[in-house]
Amino acid sequence: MKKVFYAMVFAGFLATSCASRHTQIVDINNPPLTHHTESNYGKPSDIKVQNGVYPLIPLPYQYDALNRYIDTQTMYTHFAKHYTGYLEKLNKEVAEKGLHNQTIETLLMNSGKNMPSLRNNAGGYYNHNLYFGQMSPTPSPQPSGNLLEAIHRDFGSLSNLKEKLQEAAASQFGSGWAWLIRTADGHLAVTKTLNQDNPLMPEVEMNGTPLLGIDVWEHAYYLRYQNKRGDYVKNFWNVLDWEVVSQRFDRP
Ligand code: MN3
Repeated sequence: MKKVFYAMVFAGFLATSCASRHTQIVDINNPPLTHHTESNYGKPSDIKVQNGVYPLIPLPYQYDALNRYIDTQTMYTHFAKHYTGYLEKLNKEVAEKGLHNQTIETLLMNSGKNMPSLRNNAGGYYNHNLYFGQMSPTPSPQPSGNLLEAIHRDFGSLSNLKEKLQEAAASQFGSGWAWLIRTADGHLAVTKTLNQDNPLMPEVEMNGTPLLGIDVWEHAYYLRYQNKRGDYVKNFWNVLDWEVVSQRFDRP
């Protein structure tokens, strides 16, 4: 929107200065406006990628659906550009290396630090599927069932868990993720990873099955929140669908 504003101010300035010199307003040769306004992003279902081993998982809501907390432009760029970028690079790399028969989870478990590009692209694909899939314009505000019990057992309360996740998100230096995971022994834990690393991968702070992931890359929040990562994370709770997280916990 800032660009539109500046373009309008600039056009207005030119119009005024030209008019004041009694000259005809001619083509002022503005560069074409290549940005999108809120109304012309199209739909997430318009986005297509080249066929490959791993499919594009559709965004389960429109770009503006979470706009109160996560702005439309961020959602568009995040899904249509960042996410599809990881997916296309992943599919290309998997095809080149002949790694056709692995679930994405197995691929992550086999992506050591000695394969940084596979680690980045496979993580970028998996992490964003998890992230987009857990948000909703009509979220369940509370966990339920087994997850709720486990939260009380392992953190005392939901607000303690949220605080732990906020701390992890705030203390992740640079780009990365904050996670709620289920460890191999069935407990809940909070951890964080660098870049597109993921708790299923080797050589991370703590291993486990991801249940909830908070993207703290600047591309996830900077347009609206600038340097205030903490505000983004606090608002993230307003779009997190705890029902999705509760269901993930129940999966084997
Ligand atoms: Mn991201």
